[in-house]
Amino acid sequence: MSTAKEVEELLAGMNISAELSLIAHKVLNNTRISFEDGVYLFEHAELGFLGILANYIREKKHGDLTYFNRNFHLEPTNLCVYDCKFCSYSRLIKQKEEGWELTMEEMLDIVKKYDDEPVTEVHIVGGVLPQYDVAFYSALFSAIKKHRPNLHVKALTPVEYHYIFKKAKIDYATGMKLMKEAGLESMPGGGAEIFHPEVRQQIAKDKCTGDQWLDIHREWHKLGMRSNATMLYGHIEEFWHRVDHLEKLRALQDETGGFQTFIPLKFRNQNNQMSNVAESSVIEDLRNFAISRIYLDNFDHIKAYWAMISRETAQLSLNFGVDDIDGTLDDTTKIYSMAGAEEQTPAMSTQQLVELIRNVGRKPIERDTLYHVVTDYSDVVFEDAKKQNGYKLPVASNI
Ligand code: V47
Ligand code: SF4
Repeated sequence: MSTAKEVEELLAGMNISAELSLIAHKVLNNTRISFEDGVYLFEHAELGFLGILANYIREKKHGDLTYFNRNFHLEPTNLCVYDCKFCSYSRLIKQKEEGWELTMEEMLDIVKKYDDEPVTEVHIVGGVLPQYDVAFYSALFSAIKKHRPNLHVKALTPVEYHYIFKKAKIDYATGMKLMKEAGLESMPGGGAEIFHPEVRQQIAKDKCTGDQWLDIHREWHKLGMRSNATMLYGHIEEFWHRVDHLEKLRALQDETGGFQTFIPLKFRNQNNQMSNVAESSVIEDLRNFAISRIYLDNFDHIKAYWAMISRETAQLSLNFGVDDIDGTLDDTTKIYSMAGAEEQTPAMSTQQLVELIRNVGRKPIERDTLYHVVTDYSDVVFEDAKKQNGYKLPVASNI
């Protein structure tokens, strides 16, 4: 790991502008960068420069440790009362024949399918429908916890919560308390998209606003609970909209400290109403990871969602600020394959995830949802991997 002085010297030899030097100086001296600095980075900084700074922060916080977890997705429905323009997943209620709608029993059957699997988390995410209300989700969370008490329930987003609490005529604080009592343990980061109304109105009108998304996370954090945050980037937004989004997350994190991880989500353009919008390049994806790492100085983790960006980009991202690559999810998740992600049936075994991380010189750590270490795979050698195609699995000590 390089020291701040070594990084400063390295940058000094790179012929960078006075503005970038100043930003680098701030980062290396633990001074927060401003909104204007964030916009400047997006507009002017090259990938090499950003990688050096983001990797410095990443290694200062985590060294080579790279986290993943063992989870599965439960997607109650792909029907939705909303009509987000980027969404390849939802089918409006009028296209019902293309959709699925699981009953409580069917959902519990999916949970039971994993009874003998060493998963630690169920991630529940899907569309919004009137019958999935406060009573339904309370009963679902309670039933899952009753069936498997140590399975962590990470479920729904402010999009669903805003909708069901409004329908039940209860405020956010009361609603989140009810969800906690029912068994909800953390909230995933979805539904954030781009907070600024100028963009949100065009891509996700009608669902909860950016401020409402933030208010629901605030109430959840006030209960002492944790959540994640995302940003859907690389479509019609401008760079300053991304910085505005990061700024709002950073401010709420200062207030509550309840966020664990930030997950930038690359817009994919297949099978949705924004197919005419080009996707961002891999270089832009890596720049976005790096600037997120630099800007969100009060977030512990930056996650790359491998199912969405390909395994190779996930590996690269580990040098651009990312320290987490999500989980060993299986093909129960359809959100991304439907949007054009490379992974049509996203599944990776623990061994494959461990190798993916180790092959780029990092240390794989299986975590639970709250980042407690489950297994340190740094020095674990999978015997059968040695035999496969003459491939010799590197062990941490000889990378
Ligand atoms: O909010 C929908 C996004 C999100 C597209 O917290 C799309 O650990 C790209 O939030 N292109 C839901 N993105 C998924 C999510 C998530 C995923 C993994 C881990 C965690 C976590 C959270 O998916 C939605 C939306 O922003 N999305 N359509 C699309 N075409
Ligand atoms: Fe519904 Fe979520 Fe898709 Fe929007 S992104 S249409 S809220 S499923």
